[in-house]
Amino acid sequence: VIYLSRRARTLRLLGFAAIVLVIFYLLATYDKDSSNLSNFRLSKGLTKNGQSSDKASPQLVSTLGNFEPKELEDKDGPGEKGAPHHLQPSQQNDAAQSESDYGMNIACSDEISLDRTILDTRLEECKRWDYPTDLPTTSVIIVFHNEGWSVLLRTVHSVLNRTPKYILKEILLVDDFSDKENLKYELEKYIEQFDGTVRLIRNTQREGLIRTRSRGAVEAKGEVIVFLDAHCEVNTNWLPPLLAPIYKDRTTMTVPIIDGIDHKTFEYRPVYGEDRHFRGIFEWGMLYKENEVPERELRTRKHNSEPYNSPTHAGGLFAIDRKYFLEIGSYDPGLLVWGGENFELSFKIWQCGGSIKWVPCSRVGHVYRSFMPYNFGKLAQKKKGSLITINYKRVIETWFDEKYKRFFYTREPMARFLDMGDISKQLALKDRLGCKSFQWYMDNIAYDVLDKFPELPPNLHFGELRSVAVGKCLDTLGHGPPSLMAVQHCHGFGNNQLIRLNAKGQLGVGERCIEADAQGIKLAFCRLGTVDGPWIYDEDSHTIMHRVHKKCMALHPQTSHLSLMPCDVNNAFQQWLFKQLTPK
Ligand code: UD2
Ligand code: MN
Repeated sequence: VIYLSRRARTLRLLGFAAIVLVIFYLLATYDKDSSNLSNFRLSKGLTKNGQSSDKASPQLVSTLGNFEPKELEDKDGPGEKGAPHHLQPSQQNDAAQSESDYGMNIACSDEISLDRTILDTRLEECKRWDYPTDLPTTSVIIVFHNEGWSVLLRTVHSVLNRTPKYILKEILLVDDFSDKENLKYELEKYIEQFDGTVRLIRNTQREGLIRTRSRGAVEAKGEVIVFLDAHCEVNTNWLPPLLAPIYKDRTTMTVPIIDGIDHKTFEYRPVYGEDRHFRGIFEWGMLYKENEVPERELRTRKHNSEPYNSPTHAGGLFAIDRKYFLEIGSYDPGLLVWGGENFELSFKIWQCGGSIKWVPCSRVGHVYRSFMPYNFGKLAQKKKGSLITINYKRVIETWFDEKYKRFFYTREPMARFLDMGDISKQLALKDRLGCKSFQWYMDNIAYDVLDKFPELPPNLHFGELRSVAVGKCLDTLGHGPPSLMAVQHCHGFGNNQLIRLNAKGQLGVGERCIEADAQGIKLAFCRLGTVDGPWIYDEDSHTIMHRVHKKCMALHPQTSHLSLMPCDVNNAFQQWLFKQLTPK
């Protein structure tokens, strides 16, 4: 037994009290620390890393609000919680028919509630951010051409269900001259139930998605416009995090993280794992790519759920101040139907003083289709491929410096011959806005592009590669890598037969490379970050030798199989001729 004097007992009690106090204090500060996330004080002076982002009209925040839904719905039924929905075997015909009409299984979508629940795919942290309560009013613009009814309307319902009412000015549907009966005749009636919140306007001829979006921007009534494809489902509390950076700086465009919705089962799937962040870049043929966000950018943020800068975006889903979008000329009206507009807008915004941020706390699901179900209409009587390349050419001729234009023409050699129309208005706009060079953009914003897609050495040859023995051409058959190359009748259109040999020995077709292994001559993924290859073309003997294996590309006389064989300069089955192509 330990005897304690009265004094000792008092001391002990005091000690106890002190410990309790310390624990309380720790708990309290811990709590404060976690609510630090509500630190979204947009008042003037809030800066990240000392760089002021208040260049455009700082507004003082009166109040902050969290916007998280009070209770989460818990429903059961087909497709609820974003689960995959499988049709009965007897419905397979309908499924197949709608897959071929729409590029997605509308029969499956039709059985899923327009108000279905989906999984909240955000980082936990996202629930703890506060945003200004006086965010700008917003028009959500959805352009569509012949979309499936239930898919289009689920997009609308998801926005209505998951957006604070007083921020949502309207949902503006812009019909790009659809010819499906229900879209033509039943939509007006359907949207009456929304008392004017959902508005519908229609093009009187097919304009393509790019011009249709620009029209939507002109007609919209909100201060901010948000574009969505017509086959999306917005996730929990998706809008405030997109608006907050714009509220802070009206020259910021924001982009949600795009989750996947399966085109067969409508399963809602998070695109990336929890805490990895990606951003939009491009290769030199202007194919859109995503790259893990470099440390240099991640470091500029305090919390992992904060927005980060991105060189570009996929195109479909983003928010922007409406007047700012119109001030920078919306989209180049010379861009036709589909493609390249994402780059045009991105280069323009960055080079002319704005910024693009991807927002981890805003998630939106998008149905990636199995193929493009629509054609490009009368507007574009050219072939799809070349039309998109024409768009790219307009964009790079407007925004790239000479050096980078060369990379594009090396990767897409036929583009030199294409008629891009008049870009003088675009160049004048660039001048008027006092925009920076592409080199500035590459150095400061898109500094991760050259690591993945280095400077391209010039082509020694490009065109179709014809076998001297059989007069047929090397062809990918449209297969993806890895797959065997083949020979086919020479069609002269390029595409799958457009082969390039660069000064560093790389044989390329589009964004892919030609390599050789024991199975034969193959289409392969090019090694990221490299532009060299093993091939040596001998101008005299017309053989194509593999530098490492010291063997030559050969066609089997009977099977037409392509492989490496011991070189024999007199064998016509090892002789190949490059023939330059001009567009047809
Ligand atoms: C991507 C973008 C898309 C657009 C396109 C390039 C995403 C998720 N999607 O292809 O938004 O930027 O790249 O241009 O980033 N539409 C029309 N008129 C037309 C053709 C399409 O209104 O002539 C509509 C269509 O109904 C859809 C939207 O435009 O709502 C985008 O078309 P998409 O879904 O076929 O494009 P996608 O997702 O393949
Ligand atoms: Mn789409």
